[in-house]
Order: sequence, then C-alpha cells, then structure tokens
Amino acid sequence: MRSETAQLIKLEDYKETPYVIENVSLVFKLQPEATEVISTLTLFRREGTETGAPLELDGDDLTLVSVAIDGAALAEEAYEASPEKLVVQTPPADTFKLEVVTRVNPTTNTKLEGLYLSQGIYCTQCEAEGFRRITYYYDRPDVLSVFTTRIEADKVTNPILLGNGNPQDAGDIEGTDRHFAVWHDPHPKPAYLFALVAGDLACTSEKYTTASGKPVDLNIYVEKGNEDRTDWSMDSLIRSMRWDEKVFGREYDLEVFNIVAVSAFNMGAMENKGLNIFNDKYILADSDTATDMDYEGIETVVAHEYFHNWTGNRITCREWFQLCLKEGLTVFRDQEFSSDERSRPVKRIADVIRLKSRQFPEDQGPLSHPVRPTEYKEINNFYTATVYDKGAELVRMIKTILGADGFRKGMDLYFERHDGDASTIEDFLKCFEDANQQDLSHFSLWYHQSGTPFVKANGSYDEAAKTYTLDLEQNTAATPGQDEKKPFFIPIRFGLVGPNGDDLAYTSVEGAHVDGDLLHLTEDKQTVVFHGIGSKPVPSLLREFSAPVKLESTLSREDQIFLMRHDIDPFNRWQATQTLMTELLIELTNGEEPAGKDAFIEALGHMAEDKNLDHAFRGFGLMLPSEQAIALEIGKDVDTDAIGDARDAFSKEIGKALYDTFKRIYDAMEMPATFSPDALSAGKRALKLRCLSYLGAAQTEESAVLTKAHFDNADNMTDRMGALTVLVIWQLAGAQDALKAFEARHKDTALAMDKWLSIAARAPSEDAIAAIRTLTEHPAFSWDNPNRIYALIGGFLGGNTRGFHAADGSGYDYLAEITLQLDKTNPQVASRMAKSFGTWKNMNAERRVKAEAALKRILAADQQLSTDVKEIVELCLD
Ligand code: 0A1
Ligand code: ZN
Repeated sequence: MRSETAQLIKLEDYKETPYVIENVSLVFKLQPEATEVISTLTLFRREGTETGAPLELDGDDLTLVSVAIDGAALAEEAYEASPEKLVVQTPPADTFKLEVVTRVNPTTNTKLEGLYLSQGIYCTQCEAEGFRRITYYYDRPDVLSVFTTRIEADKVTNPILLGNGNPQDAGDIEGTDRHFAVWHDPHPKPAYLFALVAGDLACTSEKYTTASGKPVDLNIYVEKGNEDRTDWSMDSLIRSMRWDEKVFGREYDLEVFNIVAVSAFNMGAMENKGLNIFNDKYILADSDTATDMDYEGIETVVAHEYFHNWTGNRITCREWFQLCLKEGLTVFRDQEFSSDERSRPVKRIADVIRLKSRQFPEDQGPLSHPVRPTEYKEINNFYTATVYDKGAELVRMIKTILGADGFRKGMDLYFERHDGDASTIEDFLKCFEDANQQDLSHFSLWYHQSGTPFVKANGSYDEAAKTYTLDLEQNTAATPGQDEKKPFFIPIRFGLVGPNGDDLAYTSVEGAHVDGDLLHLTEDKQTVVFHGIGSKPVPSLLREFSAPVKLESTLSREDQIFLMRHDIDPFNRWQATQTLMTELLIELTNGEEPAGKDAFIEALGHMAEDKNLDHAFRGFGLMLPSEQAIALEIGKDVDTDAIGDARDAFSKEIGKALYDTFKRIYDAMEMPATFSPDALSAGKRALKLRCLSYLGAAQTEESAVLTKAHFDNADNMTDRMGALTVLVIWQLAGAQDALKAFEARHKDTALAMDKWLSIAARAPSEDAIAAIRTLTEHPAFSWDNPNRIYALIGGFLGGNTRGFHAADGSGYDYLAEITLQLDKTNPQVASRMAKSFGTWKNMNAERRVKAEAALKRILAADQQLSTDVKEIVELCLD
C-alpha cells in the first residue's frame, strides 16, 4: 500500500525470484470501465528454490476474478489475494501454468500508470511498476519472458489494435461488433516494456530497410486530424535508425516499429518493445504550432526511445537501482546523435545548460543522490536529472578517458556479452576494462558518490624557468547519507592559451597523468608543472565540459575576456562569457558596482557580431544566466527579489549599451523565404530573438513597436512565441493584445496553448498567485492533463522566480496546496511539482521559515499521502 507502510527498498537486498516465467499469454477484453485481463503464465521452479515454495506476485489496485493452475480453479485456502499481492501458497509442480483473471477500470485510472484511457484511446504505461496495475506478475526488470498478447475491442471505436512485437493474427469476433488482434514479441522482455494501444487513430507510414537488408514497416499513430503533423518525427526516426547502424553497429530487430502519440502522459515517452508510446508533445509538429526547440526536442526524444531498443530493451537492468545503465547511456547516445546531425559545440552548450540548471541544483540540495542510488521508497521519484543527465556525463567521461576507439570497443563488447541480459553498472564498466585492459575502479566512484565536485585551479608562470604551474584542488561537500567524500577521477581537457590565441605546446609535464590535452585529476590536491612554456599562458580548463564539476577559477576578468574572444574551444568561449556574467550579476545583486563591466559589455558586442561564429552559438553567448542559476551560485541566504532586480537592470543596461549593435544584427539577418526547422535557420531565429529580447529590455518606444511587429508578422511559432515572451516579460505596449491574438489563433490546439499558459505564468505581477489561480480557470487549462499542469504550474515554479519564492511565502503555500490536490489523482505529477521545494534551504531566513512550514503542512494534511510525495517532502525536510 501507499505511504504509511512504504518501505525502504535497498540494493543490498536484491535476490532472484524463486520461480521463472517462461511465457506470458495475455488476453485483454477491453471495456472502458471493466476490462478483463486473462493472464496465462508458464512458470518453473528455479534451481535452488525449495519444492513448493510460495509464489508471490505483485499487484496494485487489482480486482481478482479467478485463479487456476493447470486448468483447475484453486481452492480458496490455496491462495491469498489482495489488491497488492497474489500468493499461491504451495504450487503443485516444478512446471505449471497459472491462469489469473483480473478486472481493471481504465476510465478511472487518473494516475496514468497501467491501462488507461486518453481521449478515448486505450494505452498503457508500465515503467516502472505499472504492469502490476494490469495483472499479478513478477513486476521487476530481471524477469524476462516471451509475451503474446490478444486484444479484443469494439470495432467502431477501436479499429486500431496494437501490441508489442510482430502482428500474428487479426479478425472479427463472430456474432459481436468486436474484433481482435494477436501480437507476438519473440524477444524476452521484462514487464515494464509491455504495451498495448487500442483506438480510432490516424496513421502515417514509411518503409525502412536495415543495413543488412531487412524490411521494417514504420508507423506513427496519432489522434485523427493530427496526421499532417508527423513528418518531422518520422524523419527523425529514420535518421536515428541509420545513425545507430553506422555509429554503434545496431540494427532494428522486428518487422514493424510502431509509435503512438497520446495527449495524457506523465513523462516524455516510453520505449516499449516495438510499440513506443509518446506524449504527443514529442511527436506533433508543424511550423505554426511548434518552436525550433520543439523540433529539436522531438528529434531527441524519438531518437532516445529508438536507441533504447538496444540500450534498455535488448540489454535491460537487473533492478531499478541500475536505471542509469539504460538511461544515462541512452541520453549519451541521443546527445551524440543530435551533435552529429547539428552543430556539436552548440549541442554541447545546450546540454551543459540543461545539466547545470536541472542536475546541479538537485546534487547540491536535499534531493541529492548517486547516479546509481542504493535505496529508495518510490522508484518513480528517481527518474531524475542525476540518473539521466549526470548518468550521460559519466558515459561521456568514459569515452574521453578511453578515446573514441576504446569506447567503441567497450560498447561492442557490452552488446556482445550482455545481449538478452538484465545487467548492472559493474557489468557495463567491466566491458570497457576488458576491451581496453584498463582499470576503471577509481572512475567508478562517480556512480556511487553523490554531489557536485568543486574544482579550484590556480596557475602561475615562471618566466625564467619557462614553467607553468597549476595548483589543482577538488572538494565535494557532504550530501545526504554521505558525509565523507573521496577524491574523484576527473578528466580535465585543457589548453594553455598563448598571447596570440594559439595553444602553447609543453615539452614535459610532472605532477599528474597528462596525455596531450587531457589531464587526470585524481587526488584532493595536485600540483602540475608544465615545462617549455615560452610565454605566459591563460589556462583554458575543462574544455568541452570534460567532467560534471564546478570549476572555480582564479582568472582575472581580463583573462576571462581574453578566453571569451580567443579560446579555440568554442565551449570555453561560451563558458568564459557565462562565468563573467555570473560574477557581475552576483556583485550587482549585492549592490556593488562591478569592475570590468563596461569591458565585458563591449566584448559581448564583439561576440554578437562575430561572423566566424555560429548564429546559434552567438545566441547562447548572449544569454544571461537564469535567476535560479544565480541563486545556486550564491548558494545561501538567497534573496530572489534582489537577484531579479539585478538581472533585469543588467539586461536593460546591456540592451541600452548595445542597442545599435543588436538592431543592426536584427535588421541584417537574412531569413529563408519559407520556414525550415534546420539548425542553421533555427540558429538565425534564435540570435535574432536574443537581440530582440535585449532591445525589448531597453524598453524604448521603438523596441516595443518592433517587438509587436515581430509578433504580428511571424509566420512560425518560434518567432511568435519569442516575441510574445519579450512583450510580456518586459511589459511592452501591445503585450495584452498579443496575448489575446495568440489565444484566438491557437485556442483549439492544446500544445500551442501550453506555450501561452507558460508565458502567462511568467508574467510579472503584484499578486502572482491570484494570476495563476485565474489562469487555472482558463478553458485551455485542465488539472487532468500533465502537459497542461507542466505548462502552467511548471512554468510558474520554474520560470517565475519572484512569484514562486515571494518573501511572503505565498508561492510556497500555493505549491503545498496543489501538491496535496494533485496527489489525490496523479501522485507522479504531484511529486514532480513538489520537487520545486528542493532549493528551499538556499533561501534567506525569511523564506526558509515559510517554505519549511509549507512542507510540514503537506505532511500534516488530513489525507493519505502517496509514497511519491511523502518521500520527496521528507527528503526536503531532512
Ligand atoms: N523510460 C522512459 C521514461 C519513462 C519513465 C517512467 C515513466 O513512467 C513512470 C514513463 C516514461 C524514457 O527514458 O524515455
Ligand atoms: Zn530513456
């Protein structure tokens, strides 16, 4: 059951199941309120299990109809059934067939786990523990079985019936208005990869031939009326399939690959074998409703789910503690795919922005956990930025340390050795060790030790000796459950930049393992001496962001500006800009007048106009750190109003100082005649909009007119949404008209209205909570659909820092209120919202008092809390 009795699950308690499930045959008699599920399991006793040992299967909220073994109904005393468990006391033989009939109600399933209805479409979500909401089963990833699924449903309302694997049979059910389809998946899989879909869906199809010549039917199913919005996702799928063949040597392994887009979905998408189910946000796109970021997101998520076919499905996880085995690796693979399809440095910058804005706060607060945790109460709470994004960074570091060839050898061995297995991180690392004869035991600490390491670097040049000495130090603050930290193995890519911008060569080095441009920092403190350095260099450290650490450099502002202009590593040019912006913004927040501000603004102008740089890169370069990023950097006693004021004032100052520059770039930008989502066009739009946002920040009459005209003339969603955001955030003339015009144009397109809701949620307001309450009454909003909640409530929590962290505590009170409200219908969504409390300890005393009280109010509420919410709130209060 939930909360009160929720127990701590521990990695050390892992044990194999006493029985093995060889085959699963499922029959679904779909009915909106009473679906019958007939499950026939072929089981045998595992070697080592005592004869007659009880068989205990998982359930969640199940109604048992009947239970039989080898065709004979079980006597009442032979089993025990509750909604959460089915126990057969003494199974009669070593091999037997268990037939269980359960009844479930898809209509009332608001948790969106198990079998549910989304806009009249039956669909399932079984990861992590949703299968037990369908039938009693060993609902854990190390139980792999061959599934055959028969789906029966009404012909008119559900003409399309889909399951995992290949289609085997289909037809009418005589004498009824129902029909059936049978799907067979030859690849043994855990239950979390099970899926079915039934509904009246439109479909777009393509034919694909794998590298070895096998034909595959590709289908994307969507709600009727959306079929002309699937071109981009289909294109992304085909490119992903080719890429995985070319880069990892992995081919698809079934006759069909089906994707279904549904509107009610808790997460982004799900990699069910042969039948991916997607949140429609990550499938549907056309230029009128999707932004360039949406196009990129679709490309990434389609690729991610497809790549799971090998990293996740063919090789799965032994238990959920190994989640990063499939997720970190698959995120790494989708990042590499996008880097190859687009600009690698720009993609790297985007990924690091994401890591620093989502994972760093998590790892520096009460919700910090290792990439491979060792305990949890609710696994759904561990689909985190740490598991996914830091997990991907760890795989990237393995590649950095071993080199591209060594990495590929390790991956090849992993696929060869573990295909068909439920594996562990230890198995994964062993493949890289064995393929490269290298010891990765020190490196493996990254999987077990949580927290963001802080690396300090201090350099000095000895002109007479021609040496450059780098003092390096690493330190990781204590995190929950881990007081003492050991030093990490940190690969630091670097360059010693000479006066003309070229990297200086060294003749020899001592104090650390250094190979070319890669230095291994392995101890708490290391002094590294480079010999043969002809002139005083500026060190460029952590190029390409070679490790997920926070680098504290002692470089002067002049040196940072030098790197911003001259570093050959584009990532570090961007990083130097960010470091400077952050330093200046913190001083401005503290009411100081920062030294070097004008020189920085001038350098920013140069970067904006540097034609040698990618448009998208320049767009990113101009972006100020978010208010949350500044808050995290300040770290304690944060006053979000002061940060907001400083950031607004600095935006305005930059906007005014570089007004002509931004206007010139804006006016001169040549755009293609028709919309295309390609990276170059998207980069141009991003840079143009970044310039517009600074012009808007300057709040001149001209810039208001320009922004409104940009909005009115937009022929695509990127420009329309970008201009609307500038109008609303800077409260420019025309903002209200633009909001109304947007609404009138998109009122019938939910995904487009989500953008409207999130912009409205960010609007500056005297009474932000009243504004949000009003927006919850808007017809575009619904408490029943996660996307609407993520847009409005998520937009407020993540995008309206002043409102959420209001000093009077109103934002915290509101979050407590909606956490409790959402917990009654959808605990996963409730706990995702509640995670916004994760930074409360960094706030100033006034805010901390209010946040703590709000958190305690959740625990004390007169309602049964889900394990999901309870665990998050308790961790926050710990
Ligand atoms: N495995 C999916 C994400 C996912 C996880 C959990 C879900 O429900 C609790 C749904 C989807 C992925 O990584 O894409
Ligand atoms: Zn995934």
